[in-house]
Amino acid sequence: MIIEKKRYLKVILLGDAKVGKTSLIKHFINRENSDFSPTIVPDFVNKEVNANGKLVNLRIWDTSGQERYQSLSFGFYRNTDICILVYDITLNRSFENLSYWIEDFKTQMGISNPSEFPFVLVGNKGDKHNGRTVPMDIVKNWCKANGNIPFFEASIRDKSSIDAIFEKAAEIAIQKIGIKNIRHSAIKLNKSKDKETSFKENSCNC
Ligand SMILES: Nc1nc2c(ncn2[C@@H]2O[C@H](COP(=O)(O)OP(=O)(O)O)[C@@H](O)[C@H]2O)c(=O)[nH]1
Ligand SMILES: [Mg+2]
Repeated sequence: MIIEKKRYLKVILLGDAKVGKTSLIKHFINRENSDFSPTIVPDFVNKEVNANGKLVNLRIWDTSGQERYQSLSFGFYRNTDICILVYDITLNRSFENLSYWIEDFKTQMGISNPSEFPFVLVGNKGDKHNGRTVPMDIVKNWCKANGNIPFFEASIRDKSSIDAIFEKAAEIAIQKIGIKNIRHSAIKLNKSKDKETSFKENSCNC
């Protein structure tokens, strides 16, 4: 069987509504003032990141708000290479619901061994740490129990950790997918600064 090499790594952000998924994407691509608003069809944006000296093409999908109904389509999940799980550090429920999101993802993707899959966990709204309700030791144990998932506390207010999240995600994806399965054009030695490659508003058949 010939396996087509990847032209980019598909990234999705999963988690409850209002935890800040869209905001994180907007800030990552520096388009916080753009018209990146929810539509019927999930949108994606492309951006290159620098992961360990290599430029990696990421294609980042936003949910368009369907997560409110806990009903993300198979098309949204299909062929995902990296899953970024997001909760709000001030909302226990959004942390507890990660079990739902990770299960749904595993089921839809048919993943039997999740520790082999590139997940990253993000505790968002870190600027509101005075209102933190999810204790860090619980988060650390959760990451350990789910296959040592890397964790970042992030905030769009002070812009902390946002690039690091996507860089780390690309780094672990390269390790887990194997560089030989990714096209040369999707991953190359970094000779220039990270740059955004394109911005599309329609869904695709990936
Ligand atoms: N204080 C604070 N608010 C945030 C942060 N990230 C997102 N928000 C706010 O949380 C709300 C929901 O954000 P949104 O990106 O739409 O969440 P989504 O439903 O997960 O996509 C918006 O009012 C954002 O401005 C953050 O890091 N800190
Ligand atoms: Mg959103």
